[in-house]
Amino acid sequence: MPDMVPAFRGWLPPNLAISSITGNLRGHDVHMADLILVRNKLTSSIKNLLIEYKPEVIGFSAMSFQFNTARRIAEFIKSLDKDIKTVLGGYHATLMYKEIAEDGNAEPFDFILRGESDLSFGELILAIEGKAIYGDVMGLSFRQNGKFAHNPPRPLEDLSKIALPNRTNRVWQGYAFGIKQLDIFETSRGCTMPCNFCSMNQMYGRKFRTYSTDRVIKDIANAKKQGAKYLAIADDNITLNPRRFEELCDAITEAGHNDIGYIVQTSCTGIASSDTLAEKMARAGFEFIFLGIENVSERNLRIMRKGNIINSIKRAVELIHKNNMLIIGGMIIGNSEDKEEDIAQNYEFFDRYNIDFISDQIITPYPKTGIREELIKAGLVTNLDDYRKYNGFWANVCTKYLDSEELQFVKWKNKKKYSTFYKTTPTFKTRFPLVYLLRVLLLRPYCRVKDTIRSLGKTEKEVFLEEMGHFNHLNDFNELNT
Ligand code: B12
Repeated sequence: MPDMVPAFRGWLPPNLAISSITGNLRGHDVHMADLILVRNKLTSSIKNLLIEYKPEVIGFSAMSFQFNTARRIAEFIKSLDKDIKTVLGGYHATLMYKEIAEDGNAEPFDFILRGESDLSFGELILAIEGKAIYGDVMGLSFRQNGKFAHNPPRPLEDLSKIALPNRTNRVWQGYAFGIKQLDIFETSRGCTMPCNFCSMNQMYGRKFRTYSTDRVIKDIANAKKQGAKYLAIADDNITLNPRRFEELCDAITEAGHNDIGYIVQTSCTGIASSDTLAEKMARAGFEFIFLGIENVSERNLRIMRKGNIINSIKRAVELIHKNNMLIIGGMIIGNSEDKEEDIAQNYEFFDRYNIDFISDQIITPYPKTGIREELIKAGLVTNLDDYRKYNGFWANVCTKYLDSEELQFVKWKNKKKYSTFYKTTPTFKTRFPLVYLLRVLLLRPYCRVKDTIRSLGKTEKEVFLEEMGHFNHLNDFNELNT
């Protein structure tokens, strides 16, 4: 889907889900399209797709905050050609298929495919061709007697049966991280941790499955062959087995694939559990480490079922920086007991430990997560079901001391005050001296002037409201209404 979160504008990865599904579909003419690459010319791009590829089946991949757009695009496509079969899949479909089927939101969809669909999508296509029975496709919801019939959930796949993603059938290019071509791959699926704000458990249970090292190396070679200079790893918690991750790093180095940059998300406990992992990661080409710090208050870590990881946080930060890798610090604020100072202490900590990028999110009561039940019970959810706002950027909750707007404002103020754009960290300076110079000599003065002009005669709150107003329309795609 074309929807984006302001914080992710520099990130344009291909969607691995549909790359994998198309990589596992045999005997058909299949392509994938990331609408984020054409988000400013959506309807004309979609019309051209229909003319050029004459699709008989179109699949839609959507997270919860993207579901509304998926529904509107499916409606738009049905208005152009009602015979095209439409299939909804991905996180929101897997979490909310029953509700979607009952509340009318499934209107423009002929099928809902839940859970892992690398292989089930092919089974659905066989059924559409009349070569299989809809009722036999595990994880499928299909129309029967005017309403949706839901087949049993799909058991988790044996990863050794999943073929590599297809990276040669992307209708548009432009995937990038900064100015370099970006691609994405996975080495494992799932996570065993009990964090109650995460949707993973609903997709994969608390199971952790891994691909063979040989498959991972082949996947990297495949992505490099398509020109990737940066590779993001989609694993939720590759550091669940640090020993294995070390072996993967060594295999990447031995295969000579340490000639590109890697971006990965890791846990603090995983990194802190080994004295050699960070070093091996650096040697293998890892550059940007998304570190799940989440929060620096023991009370909030307890609320999020993260356990007291404060010491692991400090150790992980030290090890990653010692090996000259950059940290994208994951931060989750807006927990039930939070006052302004509780939130500020996270930004102060990130500043003190020179976290290179702040990826701050407001706790979001994603559907079917444990934290949602708790926050609803506590009467702290202020936006129950407008899922368009469910992406960590917006406040969909309040705390016992801050209402949603105050929470949004405190986040905005602190992000500005501790911006790593205006205060460059030592590791960033070392890794990107030219970008640093560009920042100091050009970008910062330019942004300062722009900010000053924009806030002339306005209070800080007015500037804040204006900026939120702008972001509020980021994913409107009004052209879909015509
Ligand atoms: C990589 C990733 C990102 C990347 C790239 C996202 C992208 N465009 O693909 C980045 C870093 C940009 C990102 C950002 C965000 N992400 Co993210 N992300 C992930 C992550 C870690 C991996 C996704 C992935 O590629 N998995 C591997 C593929 C193979 O699995 P899959 O996506 O589940 O796909 C399978 C099924 O879902 C299904 N399926 C999926 N699509 C389709 C489509 C059809 C037609 C069918 C039939 C089936 C199907 O079949 C696929 C193959 O088995 C997931 C967690 C996870 N491990 O899945 C979180 C996750 C998807 N992200 C999440 C969120 C919330 C976000 C953000 C909104 C918020 C945030 N700040 O993190 C932002 C917004 C991004 C934006 N667009 O602006 C949540 C979504 C929760 C929800 N209920 O919607 C997840 C689940 C994390 C979580 N812990 O809860 N993300």
